[in-house]
Amino acid sequence: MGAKKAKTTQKGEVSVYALNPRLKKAFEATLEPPKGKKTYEISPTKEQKIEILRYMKLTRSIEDRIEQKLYRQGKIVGGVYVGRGQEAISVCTAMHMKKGDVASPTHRDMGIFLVRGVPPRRVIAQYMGRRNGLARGRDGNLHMGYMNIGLISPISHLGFNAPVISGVTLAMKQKGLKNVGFCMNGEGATSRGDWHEGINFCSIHKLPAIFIINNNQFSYSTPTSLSYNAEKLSDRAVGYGIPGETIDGNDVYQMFDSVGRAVKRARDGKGPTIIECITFRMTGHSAHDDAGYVPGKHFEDWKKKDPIERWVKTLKAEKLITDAILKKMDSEINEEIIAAADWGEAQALPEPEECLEDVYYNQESKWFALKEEIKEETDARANNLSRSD
Ligand SMILES: Cc1ncc(C[n+]2csc(CCOP(=O)(O)OP(=O)(O)O)c2C)c(N)n1
Repeated sequence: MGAKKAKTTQKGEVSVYALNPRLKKAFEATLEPPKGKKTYEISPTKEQKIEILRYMKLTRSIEDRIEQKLYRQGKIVGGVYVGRGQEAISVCTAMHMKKGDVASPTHRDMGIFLVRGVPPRRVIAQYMGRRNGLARGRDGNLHMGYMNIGLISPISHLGFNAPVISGVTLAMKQKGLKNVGFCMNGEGATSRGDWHEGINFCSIHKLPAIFIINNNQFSYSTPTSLSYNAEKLSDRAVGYGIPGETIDGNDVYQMFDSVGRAVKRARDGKGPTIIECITFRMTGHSAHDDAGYVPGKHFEDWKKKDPIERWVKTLKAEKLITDAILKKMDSEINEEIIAAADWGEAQALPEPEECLEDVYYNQESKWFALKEEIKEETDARANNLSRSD
């Protein structure tokens, strides 16, 4: 077997796509849609359009603060993984969640937490390992779950969340609930056996599950060409006997429509769907990875397809926002994040012996009161959204 020959451009440079031609296809598939109005089966309302923008911006802003400031100042406990450039996926998914729905997010899905109502200050306290964070200082960074609003803590063993969502959605079906379980994964995780077993089980039992893949072209340093050989990951759906589609994950309209249709199918008892969202990881794998293995041109190219900038352009064209509205939104978000960071830092770290407390359910414990406090804050924020829970 001869090694793949790298193609050279007219100038004699080695093409950045030579070793991974699929990346070129992904880039082309997410080019700006042709001019003119496209119709979608499910579109956000005017209020939701603005909320999507606000939450994508809030997501980016809190992650920038955590990754580029707090982490570098040594204030974060553990590693930092962000979803920069992928915000449309988590935000549009969560916009479809209702009370009783459950999501199993990945390390790129901060938007799900924020849209579901988790206050930024709790997120920052969490990343700083403080007792007032979601894990009450028992676990750091992204390991935050909050079952009161159906959020399972991201599971480190990638792909393992598919069987978890199978169990969750089986319970929903057995109880006759109209709820949905969202299984979020990167493309790398979809090569795990657990992922396949989970989908197969959901398909056989027609469970209300949605498998959303953020295909950001790299799994740590592994490009998609070394991850799988199918043309599209959604093609795998045929093998499970369920629908699947590949969409531009940086396009809000496509994201909202695709997840919305899958949610409708699931609530109507028609079983699971696979949605592959083409996107790009605009960072290293984590804050400690400079992504030296990703040619710089990819970052330049994909910056032009930034989901937030594209959505701003769309909303301006639809005359739903002005520069003044944007400026106000940015400054409100900035203020909230600064206040959240200050609040997080002012919270206490847990005492070592507190690890032994609240292991079993106990309404009398001080931790129970904290959970109630977080629930009130979260509900208040979630109720502000125009979604009908
Ligand atoms: C089963 C398993 N293998 C390896 C790892 C180490 N690991 C953590 S994140 C990551 C990359 C995951 O890539 P992908 O699923 O594409 O998600 P992305 O980080 O690109 O969003 C790896 C290999 C892990 N957490 N779990």
